[in-house]
Amino acid sequence: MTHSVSRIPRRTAAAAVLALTGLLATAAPAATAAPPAAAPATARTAAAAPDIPLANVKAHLTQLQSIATANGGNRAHGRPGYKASIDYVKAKLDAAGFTTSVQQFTSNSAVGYNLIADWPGGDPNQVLMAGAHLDSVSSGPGINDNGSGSAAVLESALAVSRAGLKPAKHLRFAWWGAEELGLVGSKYYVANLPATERSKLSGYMNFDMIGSPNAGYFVYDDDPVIEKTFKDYFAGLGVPTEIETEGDGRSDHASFKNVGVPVGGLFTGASRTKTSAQAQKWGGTAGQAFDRCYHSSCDTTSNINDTALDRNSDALAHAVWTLSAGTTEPPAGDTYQNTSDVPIPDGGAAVTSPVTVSGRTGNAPAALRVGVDIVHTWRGDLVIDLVAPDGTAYRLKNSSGGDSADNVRETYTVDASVEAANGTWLLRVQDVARYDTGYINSFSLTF
Ligand code: DTR
Ligand code: CA
Ligand code: ZN
Ligand code: ZN
Repeated sequence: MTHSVSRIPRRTAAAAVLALTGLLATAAPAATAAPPAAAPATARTAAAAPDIPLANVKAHLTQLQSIATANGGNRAHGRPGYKASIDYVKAKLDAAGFTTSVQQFTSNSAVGYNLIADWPGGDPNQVLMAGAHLDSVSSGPGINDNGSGSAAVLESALAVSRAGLKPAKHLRFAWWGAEELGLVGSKYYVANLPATERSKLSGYMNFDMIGSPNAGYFVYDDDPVIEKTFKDYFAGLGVPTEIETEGDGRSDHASFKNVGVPVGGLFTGASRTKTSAQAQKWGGTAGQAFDRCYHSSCDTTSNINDTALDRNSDALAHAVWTLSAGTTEPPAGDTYQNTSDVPIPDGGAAVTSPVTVSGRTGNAPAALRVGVDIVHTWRGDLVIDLVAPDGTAYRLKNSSGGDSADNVRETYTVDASVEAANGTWLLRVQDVARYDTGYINSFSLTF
């Protein structure tokens, strides 16, 4: 997530620095600047992904709704509606030239099914996967949970076929059974994948609930390259994202993460309540669950936010195109970092983490990237500034009492073009409210 940052006028900054000088607890010794990263090899650029037509995704949801309606109102593991869902998705993929296979397993004395679809071609030693669980709970048709993810993965796979994509990496798509029983299908798949095959997986992207009516835009904070791919995509739309903090273990990506496969994904929220701060940035209704029909009979085709489903479907395709194009380089630029932990006094004085930059010429860039990693409960307590070597402060984050989420792991973009690059830059953090604590985990500048 990148933020444009307002510069605090110098006089205010000077006053602020004077006011805080007595309070500033300088932290650990300034980190020695990391040697400028080697100029990255030219990354293979990806062709732009096509737009994923929302109408096509919704047509799949209509089919899944019809399947549920014709089979007792659900598409749950062990029920006829689930196998009918598998048959629907498989038929689409077979017709589009995918190599499909159905993997059977048993859970709770009922037969379950995973559907795996390989797109012919690409490096068999670098396999990029995208997946979604196809089963619903027994109490409803499961159109948002998880017809939304299943339909978006299906339509992105069909877009690969329509484009005749020839990616560097091999593409594999998957629809899991019995996720609602405890990630049973994806666990079975991973457990039965030979270690030699597992080692070829370059990444697994998970899409579980991506059309919630009162949508939030959450990105899994697991593999940084996958995370950045999604965050940059949404930043390009001007849509702010948040880190999905409760996702660990909550969906099928956990099955892959548990065996060391890089994972990522998108999520629009379930039964948790949208805060007022989130409603301000995303719209929707504060104080209401992201999906009021989570695991309920009302999780039907009317339980979908079209804008969220469209954006997430397009983000999915973007990630498939981008991450299958070949090696993905870390962000270009010279990075200077301080990884010393700096405790933040609860409701107390501001503290700083310094980074000393040297050997550069001229001023800092207009898009200076400020990497912030703060471990802290109730991050709304925190005020965060970047302080330039001359004392000028740039506000990165204001306190916001309602933001009860934990941790600040963000990349801010600061127009520091009036600042000399060389010198000691400070990340200044103050906890302005009582009863939550934490520490600066790391601070970095990328020029
Ligand atoms: N457990 C998922 C829904 C869910 C809840 N939190 C997250 C976080 C990330 C992905 C999914 C979820 C289910 O009911 O299918
Ligand atoms: Ca679209
Ligand atoms: Zn569910
Ligand atoms: Zn789900």
